[in-house]
Amino acid sequence: MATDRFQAPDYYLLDDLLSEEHKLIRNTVREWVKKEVSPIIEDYAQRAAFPKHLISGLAGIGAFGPYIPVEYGGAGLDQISYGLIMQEIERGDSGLRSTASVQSSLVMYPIYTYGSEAQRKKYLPKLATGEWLGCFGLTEPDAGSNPGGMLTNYKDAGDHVILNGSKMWISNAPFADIAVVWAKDEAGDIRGLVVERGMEGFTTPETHGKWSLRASATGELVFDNVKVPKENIFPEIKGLKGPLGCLNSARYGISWGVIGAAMDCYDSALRYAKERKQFGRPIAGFQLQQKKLAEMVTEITKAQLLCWRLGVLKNEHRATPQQISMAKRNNVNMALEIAREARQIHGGMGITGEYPIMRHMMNLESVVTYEGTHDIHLLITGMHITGENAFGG
Ligand code: TGC
Ligand code: FAD
Repeated sequence: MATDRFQAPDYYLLDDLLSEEHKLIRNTVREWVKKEVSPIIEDYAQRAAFPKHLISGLAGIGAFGPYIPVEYGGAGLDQISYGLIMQEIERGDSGLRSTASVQSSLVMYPIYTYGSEAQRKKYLPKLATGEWLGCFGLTEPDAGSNPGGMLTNYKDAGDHVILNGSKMWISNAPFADIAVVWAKDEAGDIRGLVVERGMEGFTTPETHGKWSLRASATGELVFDNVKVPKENIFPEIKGLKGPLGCLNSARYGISWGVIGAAMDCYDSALRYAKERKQFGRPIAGFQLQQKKLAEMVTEITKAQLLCWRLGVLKNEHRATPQQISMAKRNNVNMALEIAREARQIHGGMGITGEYPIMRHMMNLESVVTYEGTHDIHLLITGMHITGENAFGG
């Protein structure tokens, strides 16, 4: 990729709403992405390789558990800081943001929120430094949008349980040291437990052939009579609200993250439109291109405001799952539309790795599906405003 000349749009002077600490954190991550991610990410995505060497750097910028208390190795930051970190990482690449989202919101969050003190002490500090990488196993071959239909289960066997089943589409799985797994107990209740690499009967085959999130490693989790000590089960939490509680946190981070991808596409398209000449003038002078660019910056500004307000509500513990669904759905769709329009502004160059557009666009095709599809989030809003459940079942 050519030199990273990114300049973030801030049309409504939203920096005024951020504290000095927020801006410092945001700028630190922005510089790290420019230095460490932009120069290499296109090559890794083209080769469908996971840039494992960036894990310690991600830990260094505080991307693993930013809002987890310091005593457990986290950075003890607020929710707006978390959002800004996700935004800047996804400006680099959605796959890298996935790695950070999963580690923070889907592995550290449940261990911190649902785990015993011994589980917190054992896992959180190593996850925060990146010494251990985690993954989150909810989705199964026959249970995607409907995770309550999962088949993975365990049976009591004295001081341990015997776990059987499989999970698919699991981010980080091929490299993960531990997996937070959701499975049904003998009473049919969904419970969470930590499965460690090396436990007999536990394997993590990699998923190949993805056109999207190529710089993120995705795989399956296969459990064949795995003996898991009972001390690895989260003591209190029972039911679907356990995993869905983690998704609230991850979906919130994604709402911010995709603004980063959208800003990168807009910034690249704006610069290209000013520099590229056709018919004797910059294409930025044509009304059709201006319409695209003006709509992009308008949509980015609306998404930024939505996230900032959601962050304030989250800091005050007042953000509802339905508000988070609205932001995830709106912002991912916004970013995807901007990536598609930016691709057109770049003409033929837009399909090459010279520019980040096509990579962002393909990545966002996963982001619009994972953590609840575009349709599912609409149905969550629909149910909330009408009181009618349109999910079926
Ligand atoms: P339903 O009957 O509505 O609810 C069951 C229980 O859960 C509670 N609940 C929630 N709790 C916390 N947060 C939420 N967002 C919650 N939504 C529901 C609910 O109150 C109830 O509690 P209780 O005490 O009464 O038992 O459940 P349902 O079976 O009808 O399903 C509802 C539905 C469809 C909205 C939900 O299952 C859903 O969100 N489906 C989408 C699945 C999904 O998002 N999967 C994501 C997998 S992880 C992933 O994609 C990671 S990608 C990571 C990356 O790389 O970044
Ligand atoms: P399905 O649920 O089969 O949906 C197919 C289509 O039907 C969708 O368009 C959906 O909107 C629609 N649909 C489904 N139900 C309804 C309904 N009631 N009404 C109307 N339309 C409906 N999962 C994890 O647990 N951990 C991970 O780390 C993880 N990482 C992922 C990484 C990638 C790259 C991808 C692609 C997925 C990942 N997922 C992960 C899985 C992801 O959460 C699921 O793909 C997602 O929840 C959708 O499930 P599905 O693919 O089975 O689609």
